[in-house]
Order: sequence, then structure tokens, then C-alpha cells
Amino acid sequence: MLRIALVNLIPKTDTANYLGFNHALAYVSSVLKNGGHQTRLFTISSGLERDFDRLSGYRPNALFVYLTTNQYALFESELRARWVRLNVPVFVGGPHATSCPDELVALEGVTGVCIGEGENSALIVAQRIERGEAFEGIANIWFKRGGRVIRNDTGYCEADLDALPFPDRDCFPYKEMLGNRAIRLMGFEFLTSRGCVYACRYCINPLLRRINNSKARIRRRSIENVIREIQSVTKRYDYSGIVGFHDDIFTLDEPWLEQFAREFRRSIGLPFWCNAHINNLDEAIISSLRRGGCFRVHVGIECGNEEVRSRLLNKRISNREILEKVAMLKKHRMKIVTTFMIGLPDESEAELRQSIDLCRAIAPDWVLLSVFCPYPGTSLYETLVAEGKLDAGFYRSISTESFYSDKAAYSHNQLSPEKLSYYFNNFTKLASITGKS
Ligand code: B12
Ligand code: SF4
Repeated sequence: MLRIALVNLIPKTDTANYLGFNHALAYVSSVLKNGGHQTRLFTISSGLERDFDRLSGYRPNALFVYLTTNQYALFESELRARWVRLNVPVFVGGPHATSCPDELVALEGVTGVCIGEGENSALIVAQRIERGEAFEGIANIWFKRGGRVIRNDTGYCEADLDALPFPDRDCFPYKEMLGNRAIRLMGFEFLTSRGCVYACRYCINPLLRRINNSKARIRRRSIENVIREIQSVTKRYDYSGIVGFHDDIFTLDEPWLEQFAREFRRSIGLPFWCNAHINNLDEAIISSLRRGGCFRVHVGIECGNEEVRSRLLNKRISNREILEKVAMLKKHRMKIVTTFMIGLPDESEAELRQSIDLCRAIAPDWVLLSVFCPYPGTSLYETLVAEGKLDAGFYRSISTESFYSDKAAYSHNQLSPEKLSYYFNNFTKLASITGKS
């Protein structure tokens, strides 16, 4: 039995609450526990010796780290300054490991990286560590041996999501999280599917599909499996608040949704929210959502200029369609959350103003606003690097506190940093919206 430290690097700011639960680590933890290992979660904020003391006090046999791009700089400094002292294998997975495996595996102190899905790979890695064996032949894992990088095959993903154990929530501080604002707004989180059919140029999904040879387009859990998980979670934590479905797009499969909504209403009966795509909303789908108890739908709008949305972002929806679907949602008394990004490549002030205008016309209940960040592995990142507008390694120096920052990661041709910051801080006010995050 190994003691495995699961590591999540989080900002110190209030948004840290928002990061309480992590699906990836919860799934990985669950398979490790089923395999007879012990896991403990360590949330680490910038440079705190106290966090490291807790970590080393656990005497872990290995560190399994979840990594997004915004967490890279903190990861690298913790690794170099502290974790190497533990002298244990360090494995890294998550979106940044999937998009930049070569760079990560080359780092001193990193033993291996996981590219793409990791439940099975994590378990086999743990078994090999326990037996003192090398990591050859483990799908999705690249590792270092004697200074040489060994690249095992990638592209493995679980075809049958019901075969996975339910994610392990016990390693998260649910009692504390229950008291905070994020849980009240976002609820207990679940995933009923993996994958997306669209190919937006700022999103990881096209890369995941490439890695998985399109096998991972959309996989869905059975309704029975999802309901059983929700029942066990609400019972275990005596929870009767809201439920959130974090699936990339919850509304892709109409027959599934219709049946799910009926079953959810019958056996769970809690209010829920979900992510949807404007293209996958019609009267039938919205009625199913409503019947199931859905009170809020999150839709990605991203910007107000439809030519930019289509050409630059490859999100092919028109403003007319957006407003029609919004009206339909409102007719069904659905609350609406929209995501917008500002500071898109070459975005002019006039275009940014169009985003504000569209947001005003939508009048959502809540706006999730970000300054556009070009994540490695996305085609927009590649274009910006190729055009010389972005330093390929920009993320090496960004702060983990910058998840929701008002600064652009690259040199913006049209908007000064002051302008961008002004619009970030005043977007919702200018759009006359009261809710913002
Ligand atoms: C749900 C979700 C959220 C949720 C919960 C996030 C969480 N940490 O759990 C919320 C709403 C809080 C959220 C917030 C944000 N998110 Co988000 N989110 C997602 C989403 C839609 C699904 C992630 C998920 O849970 N997948 C299911 C799990 C099971 O799969 P997984 O994450 O791929 O993990 C597997 C492997 O990576 C691997 N693995 C992971 N860790 C490890 C470790 C080891 C040792 C091993 C062996 C394997 C392994 O095994 C896991 C299981 O198979 C993804 C898009 C996507 N489809 O991936 C974006 C995504 C992760 N989010 C993203 C971003 C940018 C954000 C925000 C910064 C929002 C913003 N302002 O822009 C914040 C930051 C929060 C944070 N750091 O977590 C980006 C990250 C891009 C990047 N390169 O870093 C993504 C990829 C979307 C995108 N733009 O493409 N997000
Ligand atoms: S629709 Fe959403 S999840 Fe799908 S590719 Fe576009 S941004 Fe990513």
C-alpha cells in the first residue's frame, strides 16, 4: 500500500473556494483507493512553507499533481524549491500535462507525465512504484529513465464510463466547502459525460480528440449510474442544495436528456444547473431541462461580433440565434449564465463594445468574464506564437492568482493594458448587469 499525495495548486484569493472540488483528482483518487492505496489531498498556495510541512509530514511515497496552465509557475517553483527534497516519484497530469508533455517530463524532479485520461494509468504507475519496477508499457504515460525520456503509447481513454468508480469526494473538505459561497452558487458537482463535438479554437477538446484518435468524441454514463452517484453523495453529506453538471455540453443528446430529466426529478428532485450550447437548445430540450428541475443554464457566448466568433474562435453561432435561444430560455423561466472573453487577438475597442452590447441585450443573471488566455495545445495559441505575438512559454511567469486576472498574456495590438483592465472591471456595469464573477 502506497501513501499518495494528490496535489492541487490553488490561488490564495477568494476564487480558491471555487476550486474546492477537482473532478480529475477525485477520479484518480478513487481508482487508487480501490487498488488498495491511501491518498490524501494537499492544496498548495504560493510558496507557503506550512503547506510543504503538511505534505512532507504525510511521508508520501509519490506525488500525483493536477496541472492547468495557470498553475504551471507555482508548480515549477514548488517542485524546484521543495518537492525535490522529498525524493519520491512525481507524476503530473491534467490539461497542461496533456498539452505540454515534453517540457514537463524534462523538468528535473518530474518522473513522468500523463497525456489525456489517467485513471488506469495512475493505478498502474502506483503498482509499479510499489514493486520498484519501471514504467514501460503504461498507456498515456511518458517518463524519464537515466536522463532519457520514454514515450509510451498515448490515446487510451475509457470507453465505458460506468466502469469507472464514483469520484472520491472524501478527500475534499466538503464540510468547510458547504459553508462557502461557491457551493451555494455552484452546488455539488457531477459529470455525466466526457468530450465535446465542437472545435472551438480556444478549447482543449480538439486536442483531446486528436490525442484519442476521435474515440473520445462523446462518452456518456448511463442514467442509472449517474443517479446512483448523486443519491449516494446527497445521502453521505446530508445535502439538499443545488446540483451542477459540469459536462462540457450537457444538452447534446436529446433522448438521453429527456429520460434523465424524468428520472432525476423522480429520484433526486433537487434544482440543478448545466452547461449548454446555443446550437443544442430548442423547445423540446429546454422543456426537458425544466421538467427535470433545471433552473439555470450556462452558455458560452464569448464575444459580441459574430464574424469574430465564427472566424477567430470557430464558434459558429449568430447573434440572432443567441437572442432567440435566450428568449426561449427566459420563456421557460430559466436563469442564464453567460461566459464572455475580452482581449481576444486583435480585438478592437469597438468590437469589445459589441460584446457589452450583446451582453446587455441578453441580460443574463450572471456573467463569467475572463480576459482571453491562449492555452497551449489550442489552435489560437499556435497562431499567436506563429505570428510572433505570443511568447510560447508565457505561462512560465504567470501567477496562479491570475485565473481570473484582468491582464492579457500576450502583446495586444489594439487595447492597452489600462483599457483592458478598465473593461474587465466595468464590463457588467456597462452592460447593466448586476451579477458578475
Ligand atoms: C469542469 C471544469 C471546470 C470546473 C472544475 C475544474 C476542476 N479543476 O475540476 C470549474 C468550473 C471550477 C472550472 C474552472 C476553471 N477552468 Co475549467 N474546465 C472544466 C472542464 C469543462 C472539465 C474538466 C474535468 O473535470 N474533466 C473530467 C476529468 C475527469 O478529466 P481531466 O480533467 O481531463 O482529468 C483526467 C486527466 O487529465 C488525468 N489527470 C489529471 N490529473 C492527473 C494527475 C496524475 C498524476 C495522473 C496520472 C493523471 C491525471 O486523469 C484525469 C482522469 O481521467 C475542462 C474542459 C475539459 N473538457 O477538460 C475545463 C478546463 C480544465 N478549464 C479551464 C480553465 C481555463 C478554467 C478556469 C481558469 C476558468 C477561466 N477563468 O478561464 C478555471 C480555473 C479552475 C481550475 N484550475 O481548476 C481550461 C484549462 C486550460 C489549461 N490548459 O489550463 C479547460 C481545459 C477548458 C479549456 N479552455 O480548454 N473548470
Ligand atoms: S463547445 Fe465548449 S467544450 Fe465544446 S469545443 Fe467549444 S468551448 Fe470547448
